[in-house]
Amino acid sequence: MAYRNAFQAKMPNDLLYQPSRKEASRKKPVFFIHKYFARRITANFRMSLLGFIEDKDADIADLFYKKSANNENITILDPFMGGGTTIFEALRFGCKVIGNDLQPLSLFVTKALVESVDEKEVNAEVKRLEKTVGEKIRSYYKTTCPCCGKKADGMYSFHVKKAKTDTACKEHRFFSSFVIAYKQDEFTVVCPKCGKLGKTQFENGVYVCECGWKLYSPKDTYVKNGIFTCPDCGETKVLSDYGLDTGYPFATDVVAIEYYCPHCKTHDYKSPDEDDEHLFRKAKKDFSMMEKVLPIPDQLIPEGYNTNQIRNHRYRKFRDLFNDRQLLCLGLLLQEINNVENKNVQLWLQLAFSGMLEMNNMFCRYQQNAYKICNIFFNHAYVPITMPVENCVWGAKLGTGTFDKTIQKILRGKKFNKHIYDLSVKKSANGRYDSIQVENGDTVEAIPVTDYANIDGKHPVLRCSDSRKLDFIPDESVDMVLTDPPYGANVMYSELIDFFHVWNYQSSIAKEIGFTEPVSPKTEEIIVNPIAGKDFEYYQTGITAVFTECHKKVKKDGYLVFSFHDKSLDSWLAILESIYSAGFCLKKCYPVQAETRTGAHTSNKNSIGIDLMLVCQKVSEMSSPMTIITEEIVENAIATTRDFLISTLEKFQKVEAEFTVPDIQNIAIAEFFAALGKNYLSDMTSKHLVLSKLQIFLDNIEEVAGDFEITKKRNGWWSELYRQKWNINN
Ligand SMILES: C[S@+](CC[C@H](N)C(=O)[O-])C[C@H]1O[C@@H](n2cnc3c(N)ncnc32)[C@H](O)[C@@H]1O
Ligand SMILES: [Zn+2]
Ligand SMILES: [Zn+2]
Ligand SMILES: [Zn+2]
Repeated sequence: MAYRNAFQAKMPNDLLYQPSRKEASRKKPVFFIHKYFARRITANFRMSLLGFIEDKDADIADLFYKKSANNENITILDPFMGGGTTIFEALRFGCKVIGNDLQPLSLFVTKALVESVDEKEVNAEVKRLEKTVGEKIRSYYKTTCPCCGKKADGMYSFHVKKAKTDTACKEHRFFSSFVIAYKQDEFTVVCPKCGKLGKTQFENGVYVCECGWKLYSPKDTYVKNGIFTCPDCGETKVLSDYGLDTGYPFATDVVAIEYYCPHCKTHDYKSPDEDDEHLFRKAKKDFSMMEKVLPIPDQLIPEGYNTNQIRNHRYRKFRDLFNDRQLLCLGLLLQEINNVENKNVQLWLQLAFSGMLEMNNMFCRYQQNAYKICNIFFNHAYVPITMPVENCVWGAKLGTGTFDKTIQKILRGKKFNKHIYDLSVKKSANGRYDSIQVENGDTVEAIPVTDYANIDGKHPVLRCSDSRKLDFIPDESVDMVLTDPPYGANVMYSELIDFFHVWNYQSSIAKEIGFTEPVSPKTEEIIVNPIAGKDFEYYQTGITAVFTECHKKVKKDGYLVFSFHDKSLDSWLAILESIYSAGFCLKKCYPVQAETRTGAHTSNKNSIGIDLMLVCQKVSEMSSPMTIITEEIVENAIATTRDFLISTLEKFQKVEAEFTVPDIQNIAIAEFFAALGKNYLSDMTSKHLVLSKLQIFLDNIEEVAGDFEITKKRNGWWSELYRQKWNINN
């Protein structure tokens, strides 16, 4: 057998549990160069690569932190490349790497992840751009400093949506909070009546504005769960019921500005004055005059599972997600980027431009207690909010998410390619784990190619197409497929990606960087999406087709390794069905920390925070004689699972892992089927036998788990802080 040693060594998945958690809460710098949805933890993929490459008596826990050995004789394929984690990790080992994804954005981001950047040239070009367009953009956000009267930078403009109404009020403003910020135990509050900003600690349980308006709690609001209630006229209305004729959802008022004054160094919030309002109107007017010549996307928002949420609020085009001042400034910036002569430099500027979009639109909220802007996709959806915060596009000294800051973030991130580290942890006196960065001398500087003929350890083949057909890869040439498939309806990639895609399509190098169509590919997307008419069967058939194609591309006895978790046994059966009908056999599994907890409430006891790395091996036709599944086989598998579970829980208890009941059930399901191995459900009768036994086992999992402390309730530090701080009046 060609891969006698693969996955025979002991996996340090327990020891890497805490480091992975650290990585989950703060990804490595290079993965910040651009958003991609559901980014993976590198540690799990590095561990899997070591597991595949190393001998059975290798100390993987130790090798994990050592310089990666060169393995150019090994070919790794990721057919769901996504944000490029597998590609990056496999390049550290000098493997021949092949990546493919349906989305051009995936290709764009992954190429940037592994390529090197000429920092000097990029900086020089940014300096030039600052002169040609940066200063102009900045001028649209200048504001008078209330302290010294000189010109300050407006960092963030706080908007509130409004609409006309037939009641005596004539107009309603949809305040979802009156708190602008919460800093050092002090709330900055805006008065909905007179517009004044005030600071308060709610000393006597109430804040009273100069005009007499009273606020009793920082949590008070006019908008709850998408329903607006007016305290004056009593009108109660679902926001999406306001029509375009009332001005909703585009009409807004700026109610506060966060500014930084370079002269007197004041950094604070102010009410907009006449000059600010004038500037905003001027931007609107300038935009209406220049609109035609600026590279602004005009694509309609297609119907979709996520997009219908904003279509219901009458957003029609992607450009509707921005106000006129943003469109003007973004258009001016992109126009200038399009004129950059050095195409290689332009690519990085385009990446920064695309990346900053998520922080420069009318769907960004403000994190009141962290006093910073929050990106549109923090929860993988288009959520219309009534108090969006407008960033200043080019950038000021302070603040995040602007073009200037994004460029710097990319350049900082790319330094990681030359100084790669992995995370280790040390337990500190207070019982918390501190992370330690262990640099190991690895570097990643590759030149992606599209033709397989040119593949080597420095020239990965990266492409963008449907992975059901991988004709560009010779059959039986891949040693291991290492991937992370889409999970049912978890993330609607193409719908969310369109937000970036439509702008990248406006680039003068759109074709070169892969954005050849006005909107992102949807037809071939493997996903569960009722609006797109894709049910679970469609999804499963798609996964099976890709796995089948992988089977063709994998060498004899080669591997398919991927991460998976799901709460329902049915989903597990579906993925197993795909594995087996594609011609693979589940050999092993090992639990690892997932990148986030998922579930209705990510912090509750029913959430899932553990992924299973499933190790499957290619079966040659002859070597799989059908066995009749007997009760004994099933009993044995259950026994193996119980032992595995107990030893896993023991190992993970030592590293203080948080496991919920669904986490443990997930591990049990995976291990059970791995133990069943080639005896996987061959016919309906055995299926019934197997499932009934497994179900009983799962139902009694808490008994098996014994004194392992199952997490009943998780409290993230943030929700904890939120609870403590914000309940001060209750
Ligand atoms: C790496 S991510 C998976 C993340 C995570 N497991 C989840 O969905 O929650 C899945 C990737 O599969 C890609 N994808 C979907 N259908 C595809 C297809 N037919 N061919 C290639 N890639 C596809 C998506 O564009 C996405 O980037
Ligand atoms: Zn000042
Ligand atoms: Zn007032
Ligand atoms: Zn009213």
